[in-house]
Amino acid sequence: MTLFKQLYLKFRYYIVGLFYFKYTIPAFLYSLERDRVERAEPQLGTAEPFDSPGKLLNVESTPRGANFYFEQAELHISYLTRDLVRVDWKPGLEPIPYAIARQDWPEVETTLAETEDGWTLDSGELQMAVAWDGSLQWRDRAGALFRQEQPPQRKPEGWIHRAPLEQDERIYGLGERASSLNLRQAEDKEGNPKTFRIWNFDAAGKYTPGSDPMYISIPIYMGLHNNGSYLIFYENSYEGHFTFADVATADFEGGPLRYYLTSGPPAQLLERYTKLTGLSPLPPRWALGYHQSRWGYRTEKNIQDMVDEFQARDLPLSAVHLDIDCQVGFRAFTIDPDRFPNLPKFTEDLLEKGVRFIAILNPGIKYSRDSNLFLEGQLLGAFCTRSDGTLVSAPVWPGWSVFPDFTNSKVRHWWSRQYRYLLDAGVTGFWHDMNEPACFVAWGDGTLPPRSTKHFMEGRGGDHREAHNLYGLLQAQAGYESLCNHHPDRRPFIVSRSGWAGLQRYAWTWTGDIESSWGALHQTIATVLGMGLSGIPYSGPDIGGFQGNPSPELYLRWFQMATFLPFYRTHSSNNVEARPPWVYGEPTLSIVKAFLELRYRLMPYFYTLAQETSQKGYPLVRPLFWADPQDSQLWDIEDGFLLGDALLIWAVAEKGMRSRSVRLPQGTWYYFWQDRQFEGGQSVTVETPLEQIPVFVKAGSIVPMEEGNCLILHLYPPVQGSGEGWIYSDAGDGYEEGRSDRFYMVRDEQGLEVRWEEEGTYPFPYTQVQVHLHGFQPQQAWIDDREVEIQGRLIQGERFSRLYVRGSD
Ligand code: NBV
Repeated sequence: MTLFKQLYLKFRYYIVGLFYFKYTIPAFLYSLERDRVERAEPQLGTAEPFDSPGKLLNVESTPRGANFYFEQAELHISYLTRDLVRVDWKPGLEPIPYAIARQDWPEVETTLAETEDGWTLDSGELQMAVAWDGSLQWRDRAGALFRQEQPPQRKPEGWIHRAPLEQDERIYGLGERASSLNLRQAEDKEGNPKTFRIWNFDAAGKYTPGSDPMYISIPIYMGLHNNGSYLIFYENSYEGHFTFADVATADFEGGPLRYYLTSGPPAQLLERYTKLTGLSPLPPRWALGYHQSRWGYRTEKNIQDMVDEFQARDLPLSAVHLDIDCQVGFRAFTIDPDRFPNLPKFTEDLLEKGVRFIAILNPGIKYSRDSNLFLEGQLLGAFCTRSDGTLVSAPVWPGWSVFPDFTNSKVRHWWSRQYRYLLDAGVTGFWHDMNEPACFVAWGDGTLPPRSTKHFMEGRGGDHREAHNLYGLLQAQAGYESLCNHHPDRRPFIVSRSGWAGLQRYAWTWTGDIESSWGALHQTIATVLGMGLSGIPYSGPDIGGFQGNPSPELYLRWFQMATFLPFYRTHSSNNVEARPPWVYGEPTLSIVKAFLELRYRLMPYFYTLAQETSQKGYPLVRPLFWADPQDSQLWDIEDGFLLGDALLIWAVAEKGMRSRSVRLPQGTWYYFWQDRQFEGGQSVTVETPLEQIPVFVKAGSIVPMEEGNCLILHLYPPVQGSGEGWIYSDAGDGYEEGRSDRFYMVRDEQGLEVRWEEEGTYPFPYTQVQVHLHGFQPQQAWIDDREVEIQGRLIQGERFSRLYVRGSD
């Protein structure tokens, strides 16, 4: 190592700090100016506030529900389906339906009836009762009361909506949170129920468990208690504050009181919510592989060396991510030609090795006449302005920057054209960072001035208070459309740091700049699960944490857990050690390699889950209560998760932990590493040597794995009765039709029968098939009535329509 490099490593922290110093004065000036213009902005507050809507005066039935007229407000109830209702308290601003993916709902028949206490409206699936004072009660098909709401309160701007909670009720959601999974359990510093802020926020370089708000805030939550479960989504993009004490309080700073409500088990709730706000499209198959990233790869050579090392060590790799230091002066849509002298050739060579190139993109455009992008955008009127037309500018990575107004479809279109040059140079996907939007400040919120920054809002006009939480969503929409148009035969890949309801239609996300600590590793699970329950199925952490140098053990445990999360990426800050899998030496490297290989073997399982997500909106990883919402022992678990229905994973999130107790949902579970059987509905203790974290497979599952051209069907027989599994396959990218292979397993006294059914036109992608039996000793086997050889617990074979195995436990 050269002396210079040694000195640099020693003083890196200070050197990087010196670099940031150049932003200090602009951040100070910006904060001053922001406060000045915000103070000068007239307060709007035009609405007539009230503490309650007053008495119910009149009721009128409508094609999909009813309208209730109170002294001071109107309540419009519209059933979109028999179990999904839209509730509108008026007057109020009509939201621009950015979150909503569907408008054409067929009519729903409802029955309106007067009662002693007011009125009821019923679809047969979901019944609501409106009392004379405007309080509401919600009952499910069986008549069970699952939610109550107090009459809403109108503020000069915004609304307060309160719903008394059941004593045992748990609350999940609100988008991305660094909180306990059950939000009702979270406390503030004084020990009071925590208030969560709905305001997309750059956790600025490092956050710890408990930080709030985060990058993606969504006013959605799921309530779960002994009488059932439901989901509520407020279609209001303004800043809000949610508290879950005896009463759930949703307090919005502006905008309408419009919300959607549905009840049913968690899986059904996600299905209904994603019918409303859209499904996540099937990603390209490679995206489910491993991604290596680092803020600090500066040159083609840095990346080339890293990829070569992956190859030399036979470590699988699907993508590398380029951070801002690959750009010219941190400017959007650039990659420095001096440091990447032959980008098209470089990306082509990488692609030959199966590695995709993902480029970072920040929304701020350098405020400079030297920037064509700035000049073009200014001509178009593409940037956010104040009401007098002056550009809103703020310091961010390229220096003073201006911000595209993505609430204008013309601007989204203009922005989407800018991806072309990088796409032509072979960049496959994009990583949208700093899109809360974030900027550098000396005090206050690191974003645009909320009142004085004006937005087009599709022609209706509005300000940043309404547009802020939508910003990342609309940038993702522009990016997604660009990738679709540019490569109509490929599926887009975008990872967006910020977003709102509906982000799942366009992008994945990651959990941002978390510190490197055991607590942060534990936090990741609740954050990822909470996002899944908020409709965002694809997320994952910076493995090892963003800020700090994890110990080999922490890195390893993080890596092991992330192997089972949708977005599988190592990333870290520029002032910490580089973190490719080999830096920690042995035994870490070999164990990491084994987990990487396991992830790639599990690809058919992941891909099938992704296909399910694209049709039903389920998150790939799910809280344990998903398997049995009635088991209250599962409601607060936040260090374990389900991957699909078949796999149950527990993190090892404590230094030196070599065994741990885990709770199993009802049913029978096989321990993945040894095939030992455990009865569910209880806690069991398992060993957690460095080579393993707890992984269980549900009895009755078929877990498909692949090795080269061989499909391996791992059968985990049901104790009795039947089980099933399926595999979705297609070309891995593009939009050609795929195929489904479905397997049905039946256990009888003598053995196990498996039937295989095929659907779809895509040719079967494997040349060999192996059947691997777990927890079951085969003695004789027949494929389509022809006896076949058994090797231990393995049956080598080909495709079959019926397999029968005689044997016993
Ligand atoms: O672009 C630099 C980083 C990036 O590595 C990280 O993943 C983002 O979350 N970015 C934030 C901006 C700087 C943060 C201090």
